[in-house]
Amino acid sequence: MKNYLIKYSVIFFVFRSFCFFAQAPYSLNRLPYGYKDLEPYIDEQTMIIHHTKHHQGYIQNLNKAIQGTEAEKLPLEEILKNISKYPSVVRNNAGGHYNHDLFWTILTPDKNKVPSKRFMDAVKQHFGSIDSMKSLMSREGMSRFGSGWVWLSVDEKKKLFISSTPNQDNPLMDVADKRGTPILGIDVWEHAYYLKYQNKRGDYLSAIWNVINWEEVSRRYEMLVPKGKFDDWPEIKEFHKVMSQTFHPAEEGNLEPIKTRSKELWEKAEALNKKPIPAEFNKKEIKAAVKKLATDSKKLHEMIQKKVPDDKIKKSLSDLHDVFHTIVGLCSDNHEH
Ligand code: MN3
Repeated sequence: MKNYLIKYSVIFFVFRSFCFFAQAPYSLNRLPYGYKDLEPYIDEQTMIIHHTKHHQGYIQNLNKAIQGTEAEKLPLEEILKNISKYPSVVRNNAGGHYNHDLFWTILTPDKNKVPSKRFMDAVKQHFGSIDSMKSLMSREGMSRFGSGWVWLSVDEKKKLFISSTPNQDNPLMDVADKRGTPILGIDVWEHAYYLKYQNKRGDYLSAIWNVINWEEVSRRYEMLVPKGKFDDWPEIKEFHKVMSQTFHPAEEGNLEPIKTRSKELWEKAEALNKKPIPAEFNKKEIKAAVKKLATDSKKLHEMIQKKVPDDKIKKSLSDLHDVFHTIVGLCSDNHEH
């Protein structure tokens, strides 16, 4: 009889513990690669301790801190967005969990995880090149005093920016100097590099670029920044830039921009005409309108060379603008199918 009692209380206890763990909102995910796989850039022992001790610790403390509170039912991002309303134990551990979850996914031993074209275009537009982006991030990481993170994020205007935060803060938090959604985060706490690099944070920051999962960073970027209609057709964006910088002043009576840039406008139209039209827009009417844009731009340039009266230039530019908008309209029709 006594034996049974012991047996049942053990079963009950195991069951209860299981329920407790099942209820805890956060748990440690497995890494998508082995602890050894990031060597020689990040060593196995650092990875084991970092994942199973540090990250696990943030999770346990977070679960404990929010147990029985409203926060238990909220998504982690919601907690972070209003972090100033929480005690610092939540700030440190909610940040610690979110940041490390992101960190593990943007690392990989796989060299084939390359950036997407759309992400690369954005990097070039914001930082000039991927190398200058990396050195800006490394510099930001070097100047972070004590423990913290360096981030590449997307702000609410869909622009990329680099920042760093202290401790386990991140750009999602309402306490961050510059707010946005991080797509790449580098842990610059000593626990992330000390065993291999000791005090040489700079060496760790140059080595880590060998194991960045650019495919995942690109995926996160593309999720936040919806594709523009003409992302696959840079020539039309180029033409539009010159067109709007010359047409709008002309409408207000200033013909100087078109007079000085008519050759450039014609060249952009020629480039548009010569490059293949992206498959999604490639239809007869669009092809014909692009061709007309090239011929008419040339005519406009010749008129300006011949110094014809202003009203004729204005009329010709306005017609050209109409042709351009015909193309834009045809591309939109295309999209609806
Ligand atoms: Mn860490």
